[in-house]
Amino acid sequence: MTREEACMKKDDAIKHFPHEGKLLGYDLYGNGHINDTFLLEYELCDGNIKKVILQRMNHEIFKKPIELMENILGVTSFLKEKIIENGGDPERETLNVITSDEGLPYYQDVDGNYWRAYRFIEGATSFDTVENPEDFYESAVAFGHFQRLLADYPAKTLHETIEGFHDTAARFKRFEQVVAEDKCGRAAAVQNEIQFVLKRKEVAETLGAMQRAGELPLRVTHNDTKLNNIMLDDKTHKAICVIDLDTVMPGLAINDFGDSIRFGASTGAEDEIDLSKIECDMKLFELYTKGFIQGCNGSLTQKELEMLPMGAKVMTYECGMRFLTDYLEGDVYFRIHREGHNLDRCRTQFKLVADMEQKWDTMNEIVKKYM
Ligand code: ADP
Ligand code: GN1
Ligand code: MG
Repeated sequence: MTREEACMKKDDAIKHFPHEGKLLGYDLYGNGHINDTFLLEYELCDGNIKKVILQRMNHEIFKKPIELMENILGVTSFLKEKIIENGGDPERETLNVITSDEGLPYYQDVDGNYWRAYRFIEGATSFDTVENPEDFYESAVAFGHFQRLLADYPAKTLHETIEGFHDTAARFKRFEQVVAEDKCGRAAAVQNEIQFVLKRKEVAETLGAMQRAGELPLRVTHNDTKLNNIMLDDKTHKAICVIDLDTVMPGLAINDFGDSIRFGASTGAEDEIDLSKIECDMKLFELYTKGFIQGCNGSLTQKELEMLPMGAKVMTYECGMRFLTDYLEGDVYFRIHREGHNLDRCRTQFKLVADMEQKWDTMNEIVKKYM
């Protein structure tokens, strides 16, 4: 379904989530690549405005939205208890699901679309780029802390919302198939990018092998730790809430670290066309390393700490490969806003991987400082 179609369907969905006040308006919201997000604004009788986030879950990607919402309810109610124990504010420090008029955590429309609503987290912002290095540090502490809070979550109760989400080796195999099929006839013009992936097969296989050998533990992780999946308080600039919990599943801690580096430590946007603007900023890498290790508060093993740079490289490589796969398949997964958008995105990721390869010793030295 296109975003335009989602816009047309949302009026029906809105009616199925009970609310106070009068609906003033709605707008598409945020820069996520997957779900269709709307901001709804209601005027209360005292004149105050109450906001709600409405999302159409992308069920082409999240094939079992009901199981997905079970995960989210499980994780958010678990976090809520911990937040209250720690004297925090459960209204702002985790997502709050709004129940539908049928008493469910979602609404399914006649066309089979699944919708959900969250209370809007007031007085906080999610950023698409690091405007202030201190914010990046705060996001690192929060993502590390998030993982530690979930350390004793019953992982077995979590559904796998996307199978093999960070199974980089499986994604590599699929990439080879997509290149061989070349169903849009786009492969010939992007041979450099294809070769970049193929030459690094061992990067795709490293972490899965270590996990199977018991060298890296499976933990409950977020799996999509980009900067715009965290809300920072407008006044204190502390990271108050980790959002976008669709991919919370058993995974590797170093992948959560790595995905944040790939997005936030880059000196340019994920879809920057001028590649001379893209590198992995070692100052930001250091700040994030320091914050993440602090947030994990001693829970990472020696091996995990040693492998943090590899987490950054693998996540960046995997994401570039996913963008390129999608480009070759005709842009069916990530939402695009211009022709060649996924190709532009893949190029920034590969530029970052190449830059990390150059800076490998520095990255390892930085991590050692905080071990
Ligand atoms: P996607 O999976 O498409 O990335 P997200 O769940 O990350 O969707 O939501 C997209 C954006 O909407 C976020 O980056 C954030 O800015 C905003 N957002 C999502 N949930 C909330 C919320 N509860 N309160 C305030 N803003 C939110
Ligand atoms: C997607 O949903 P969003 O925009 O936060 C994607 C991530 C990618 C990211 C790249 C479920 O994240 O895995 O790393 O785009 N999420 C899913 O920007 O595939
Ligand atoms: Mg998001």
